[in-house]
Amino acid sequence: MFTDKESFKQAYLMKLIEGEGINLNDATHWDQFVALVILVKEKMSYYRAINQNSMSQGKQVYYFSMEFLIGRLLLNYLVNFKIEDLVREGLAELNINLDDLLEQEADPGLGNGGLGRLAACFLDSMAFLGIEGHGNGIRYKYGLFEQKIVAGNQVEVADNWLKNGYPWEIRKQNRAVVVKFKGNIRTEQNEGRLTFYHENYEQVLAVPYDVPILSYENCSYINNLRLWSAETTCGELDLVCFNRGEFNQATSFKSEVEAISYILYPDDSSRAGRELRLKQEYFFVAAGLGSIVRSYKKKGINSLQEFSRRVAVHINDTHPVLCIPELMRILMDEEGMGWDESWNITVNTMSFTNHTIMPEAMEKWPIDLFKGLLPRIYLIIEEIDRRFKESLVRKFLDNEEVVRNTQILKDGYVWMVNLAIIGSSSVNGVAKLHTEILKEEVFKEYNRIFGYKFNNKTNGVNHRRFLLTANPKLSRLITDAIGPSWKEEAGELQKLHGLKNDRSFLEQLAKVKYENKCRLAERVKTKQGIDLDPLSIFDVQVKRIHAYKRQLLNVLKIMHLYNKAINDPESLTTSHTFIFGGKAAPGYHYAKTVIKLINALSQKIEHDPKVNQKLKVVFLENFNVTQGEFIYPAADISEQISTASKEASGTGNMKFMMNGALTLGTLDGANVEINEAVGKDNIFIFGLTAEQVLHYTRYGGMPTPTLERV
Ligand code: 26V
Repeated sequence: MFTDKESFKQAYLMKLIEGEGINLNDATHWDQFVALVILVKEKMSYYRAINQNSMSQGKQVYYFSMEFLIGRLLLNYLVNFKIEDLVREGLAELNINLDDLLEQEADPGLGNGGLGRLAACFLDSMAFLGIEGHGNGIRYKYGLFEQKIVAGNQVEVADNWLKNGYPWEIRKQNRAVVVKFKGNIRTEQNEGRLTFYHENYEQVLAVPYDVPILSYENCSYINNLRLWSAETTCGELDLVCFNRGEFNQATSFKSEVEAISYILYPDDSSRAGRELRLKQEYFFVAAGLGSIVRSYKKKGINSLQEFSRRVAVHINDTHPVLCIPELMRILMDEEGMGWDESWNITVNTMSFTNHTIMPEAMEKWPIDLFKGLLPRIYLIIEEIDRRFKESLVRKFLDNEEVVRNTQILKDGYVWMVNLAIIGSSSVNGVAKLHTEILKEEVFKEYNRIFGYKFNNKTNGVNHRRFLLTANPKLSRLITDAIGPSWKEEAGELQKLHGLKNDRSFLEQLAKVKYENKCRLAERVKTKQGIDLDPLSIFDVQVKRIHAYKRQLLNVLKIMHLYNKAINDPESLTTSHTFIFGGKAAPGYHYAKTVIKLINALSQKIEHDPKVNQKLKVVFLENFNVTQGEFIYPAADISEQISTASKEASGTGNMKFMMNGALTLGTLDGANVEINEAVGKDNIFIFGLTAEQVLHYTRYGGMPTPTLERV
């Protein structure tokens, strides 16, 4: 394994020649990128091999999530291995610019926004902390659409991120799992016990692709992100069907099966109960749990009685909530355990995070659709619901309102969040304020029944990605000032307080910000041909476009500034660039109109010589993790202006703050806690409190003066 620049160069050239049969002169940037990835992967395998014996046999944690936004990996892994400089210099001596190779990497868009990025940050954290924590999700052939702006409008382009292959993944054909859909359930009494047989089902082969997760410093823990792809159980050509002359049937079934992992739903704006979505949910749950149980048994522990002591499964939003009835099915139907024992194990294994209080976002499935697709799972849910209602009677809590608000099956639907709360041992919100609203409003009945389950876990972000790696200049400045320990322990950044009046430090800080603004300006010029003035204030709002996030409020503010400046150009004292970025769900008309409006305003101002020296509006195309890494370090002002109570937490707010932007925000989500931490010189709060907004929604009109709860 290479240890210095010379041995790296040797190994790299060998990789190109031996691994890919290409010599340096013929290699494209893509070839050069792939060779480097393979070399880094080998370094990981080496670490994994030498540390195998020291791997603990401790609890295995599985983070089930329909979305993972892992971002590009190469630069992060070079930083984590502390070999970026060595590799950069080594490549330079071979006339290769590392930055060109980094640009080759796809940014897998396997998520919609904050929820998927949070999942990726947790994977990094678990690896760093030495927790054996693995991700379980779907390998969508097409990720979230790529956004182009054409004549001011959003146009969606398919995200074919796998077109050249994805060199980080490893297909594990021998770990494939069969998942069963549809069919019917036959019951039989066997030795006094009711036994369930699933018959006439359709089977789908779930094939895992593993992506290694490596964190900083702690390179002995290389965890795994397992992404499942749907395939038919028969080979490329089903000979039996083919011979019977049913070729069309065979191919149409193939495309029906492959549709399951074909595309990510860009559904930030509606949760229409589509059958394909439910199929996706059960598909990755059944495949994931099947493979967990298999590897658990491989360790030689035959009984599953110990399961919840050795395995934890986390349910990220309600999308993977079928983990609960699926584990019940495995324990009862496959392992022959009774209901009570299976239920104990299941509840103790599962924990659940809620990420929104928006009622439209709560998942529910029409019972008829559900029953047809997952007949055995439905029966189990029916029984969970029946027993839960029975327990309410025992607790004298069976009044109409409590029963109505806590039932899993009602009004012809399966309510997924109710299943999640009843079947998990822990239920958390994602910021103090959000958790408080869950306990006092949205799930108040459950809080009376299961008060002990509710807890808060305020979101966090990976400072090694969004500060150390994304902002190398600031990182160097910080390290020079307080030493390197902040890279492992973010709390060490508090030491910077000591420098708050240090003139030379502050001057260098301003210089770093300016250089980061130049870096962003250069990128925007290359990608979109737009000029940004790095001497102007960069006032940034990047996030999904949504009514509650209030990009429109920001637009109205800019219009106000513009109108004032038309009559009085001196009213603009400093030069200001308003930067927007974010995707609108394709079917969300309002959000798409906001994008159009931003671009129209941008044009209007650009063509008005009275103001265009002082005011500028730009919409950055295709906001994603990679773009964020250039934007956060370059921002002067971070816009976090959602209607209070609606943004469960936010995580962009944290990324901007750690890169030294001032926040303009409302008392919503984690802004409340950021406000407490950074003080009024760094965050500027306006607007109603969450309590006032909730009062307004419920009763109309303005509330009487209120106490701030959080
Ligand atoms: C979905 C929908 C669909 C229907 C219309 C309204 C609506 C609003 C929000 C959502 C997203 C649901 C789940 C989600 O992504 N939540 C986000 O999770 C982040 C990580 O915890 C958190 O930082 C964001 O505040 C939260 O919106």
